[in-house]
Amino acid sequence: MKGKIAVEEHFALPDMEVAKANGFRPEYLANVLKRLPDRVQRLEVMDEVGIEVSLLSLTEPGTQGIIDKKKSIEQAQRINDWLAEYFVKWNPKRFQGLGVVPMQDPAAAARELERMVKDLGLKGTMINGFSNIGEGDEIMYLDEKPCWEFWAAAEQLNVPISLHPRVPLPSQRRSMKDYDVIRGSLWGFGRETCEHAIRLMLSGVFDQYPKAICVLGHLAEGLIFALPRMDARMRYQEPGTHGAHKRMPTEYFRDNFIISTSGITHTPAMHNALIEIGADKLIFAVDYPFESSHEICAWFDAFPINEDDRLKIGRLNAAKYWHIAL
Ligand code: GRE
Ligand code: ZN
Repeated sequence: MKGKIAVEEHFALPDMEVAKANGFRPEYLANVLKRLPDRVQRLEVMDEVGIEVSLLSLTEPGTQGIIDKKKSIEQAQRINDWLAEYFVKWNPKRFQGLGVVPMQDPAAAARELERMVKDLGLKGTMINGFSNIGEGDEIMYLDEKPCWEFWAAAEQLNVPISLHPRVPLPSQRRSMKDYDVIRGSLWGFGRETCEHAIRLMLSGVFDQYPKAICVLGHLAEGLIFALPRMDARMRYQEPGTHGAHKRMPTEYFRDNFIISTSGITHTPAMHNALIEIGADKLIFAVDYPFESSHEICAWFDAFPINEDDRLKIGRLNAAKYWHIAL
């Protein structure tokens, strides 16, 4: 399919230390590091595979790991200015951006969201999981009360909030001991993000801000399969064991979440996603440069589906949710 919009495409600034602690093979890592700050080769690849627009976001963990509030605010501003200048202004027909927000200071994050959308022309934000606010286990998830004013801003500005995975905290890696490979994108990412999304559902934040939208990648990290069981088991739970939510997890999932296909080439999982949530809430993504655009696009372009729905998933839904003029 020509004219695809891809919504989880990563960049890094040339001076950033990224992706080095993931245990990647050297030739794979070198390729990723070369491509993250690049715009020319990226455009060539997009041309080859029929991607018209890449919606760019900073690679994991982004600014989430910066403990110092002031520094996280400064970094977010610097990165967003760079993204707008280096990619979007250079070629706005092909590059649009999701900025970063300093969640360590939710009021500042709300202000930066407004600045990036209104002043820089970025389309929303991608948040790389929990934010460190002190040493060790001192972190904050997006459902926690200080973050609610950020959700208020997101709802008011009408921009989706993309939730990207992050490697779980060191204190939560006992189950991965001796198998470092489990912690990253091939498993730990999904586990961490599922629990983050579940926290959001249970918190009641979507009762307070019912129009807020959270975007999950990787076909919702497995939640499509797992959430109905949560609903079913909830009736046996003491009220004090879950949060202030008024509705069931699958109801928030239906009304407050949209899903990207980043990293996915598994046909049965895509069929299942279509049956469960439909073609209006599924959105194409590659996860460049961690995934191969050629592989992912070849799979998506050949996926058996009617062409109206392919167009929605491949292009129209992204344009609608992120307000991308076509
Ligand atoms: C990804 O987005 O898929 C990703 C990262 C960082 C490391 C590995 C990885 O952002 O797959
Ligand atoms: Zn990604």
